[in-house]
Amino acid sequence: DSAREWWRSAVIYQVYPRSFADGDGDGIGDLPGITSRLEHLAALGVDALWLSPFYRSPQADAGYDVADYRDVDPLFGTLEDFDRLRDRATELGLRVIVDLVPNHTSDDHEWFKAALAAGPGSPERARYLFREGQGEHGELPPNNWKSIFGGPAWTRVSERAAAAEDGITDGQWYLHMFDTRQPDLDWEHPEVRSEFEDVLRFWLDRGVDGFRIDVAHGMVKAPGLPDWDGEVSMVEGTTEDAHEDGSTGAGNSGPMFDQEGVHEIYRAWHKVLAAYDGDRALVAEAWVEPLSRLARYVRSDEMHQAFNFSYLTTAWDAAALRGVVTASLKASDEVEAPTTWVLSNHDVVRHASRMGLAGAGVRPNGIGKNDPQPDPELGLRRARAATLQMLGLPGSAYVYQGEELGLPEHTDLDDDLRQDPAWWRNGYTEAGRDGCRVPLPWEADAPGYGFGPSGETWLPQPASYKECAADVQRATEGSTFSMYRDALALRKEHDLGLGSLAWVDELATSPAALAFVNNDVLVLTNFGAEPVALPTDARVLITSGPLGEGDAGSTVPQDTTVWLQR
Ligand code: TEU
Repeated sequence: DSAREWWRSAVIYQVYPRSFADGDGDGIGDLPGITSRLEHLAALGVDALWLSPFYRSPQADAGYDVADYRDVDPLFGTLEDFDRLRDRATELGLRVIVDLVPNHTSDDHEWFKAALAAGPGSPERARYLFREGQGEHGELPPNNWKSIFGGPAWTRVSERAAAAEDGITDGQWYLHMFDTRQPDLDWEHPEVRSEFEDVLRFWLDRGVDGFRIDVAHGMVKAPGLPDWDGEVSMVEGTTEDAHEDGSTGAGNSGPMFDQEGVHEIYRAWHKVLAAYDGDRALVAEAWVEPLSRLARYVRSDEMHQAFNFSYLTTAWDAAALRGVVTASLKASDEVEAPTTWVLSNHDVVRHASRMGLAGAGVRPNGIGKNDPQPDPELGLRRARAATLQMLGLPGSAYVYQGEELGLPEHTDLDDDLRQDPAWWRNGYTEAGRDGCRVPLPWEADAPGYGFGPSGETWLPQPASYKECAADVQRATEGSTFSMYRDALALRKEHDLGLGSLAWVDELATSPAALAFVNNDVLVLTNFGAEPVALPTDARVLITSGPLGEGDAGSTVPQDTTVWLQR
């Protein structure tokens, strides 16, 4: 049965609902908009889509602050709109994964409102992490943890922005690893556990094929919530020399992350999914290193996949990438889980821009007007080469909406348009994630590049989006879209997702080249200035850019990947 364990080799396309396509003309993407554009995904040739949150939410963190896990936010449509989206996806042969945010709720969630109203010591407060403060009058936070978005991870009930309106002003503090409007749940509480198992069933009953689990490494905290002096910021680490174990600095650590107790939750969820037919899957978003540690989330009775962020955070460098790929495959082989590969998502600078920054190891959290700017040509060239390398690797791969159009980061957004809470919470020092969340261009000659019927877009699109518009990309030979589509077709034809990798040193004639075989395909990337000569009998399947001409045949220029038939 070819559908069995489909997730082992799947290419999964991330849809960020507010920026994919707008159906009703309010300038914000929605579920009907997504449904109307699903053919684009089918034409691309991906196997599944993952929808970032569309649940009822005040949108303090673009929907990663959920007020009702069983309803669609009116901004995005209705539950019926979701059903229609799912049905259309099924017709087109696309599976659907939804996002689950279990680490925290919105402060608008019924549970949190009840907790505030019920006061200190109440059973309602026990579902969250309310604590008394330190200091003579409890005026200091319970511990020294910092929010990932910046600032303290604790807010005092009396000092909430809403305290003035709702009049609830006792002296307790509550924990929020992200925004003040995202209170962390207490996962030791049995009602929290049973509620989320019910939420899983709610969506499984609605026919979803799986879940992407937000901050999967963060739900269980060390007992006693001990102080922590290490880093708890947005993960920035990138190294040119990946460590032997594949570490690149992509891991969060400390008493709030990767605690042993979290695995018990996933073992329970595994059973919830196993009771359904159709091979439903759980995907961990866990910023955990080394890779052997991440692999513990995908043991056979836990999750099915985990995003491999070590690959994303590796510098554009032959030796570093070889190290990370080797470590990734080894770690996942040991637990018999598929490796995954990701280059972009809604939290990081788009790789077409990230890779165009000077200094191979730079990975900022957003790029603003005053930051060093990427070289767009270099960025796109490397991004295409990186993508073709990624799609040649065995395992499952993720594509973030727009990367198939060669979309760059919007690096020129006015600061007052920014909506990412990370932007103000980090003290305006890093531009934040809005630049990778700009509405997609569909039609080069329509207002708002065809994002929706009114031409409005919730963030302005840069002029460079015109040539990235889907209609142009689909019609242009050699476009980034064509490269993705052709590579995905070849990947299927040669069964690369289920293949296995062996490095081929004799073809990588320069230390700046990297070559491997996967099934009957040879994938070669040249990172260096010196062209790499291809064997005279080489049959080229696809390239990320034009090949050069040497004395004895074709050569692979710098920042180019080529697939050869073995
Ligand atoms: O991200 C979790 C997370 O740890 C990120 O903050 C990550 O470290 C950072 O963005 C890397 O630069 C998830 C969601 O993907 C993100 O959009 C949410 O803001 C966050 O959880 C809170 O729900």
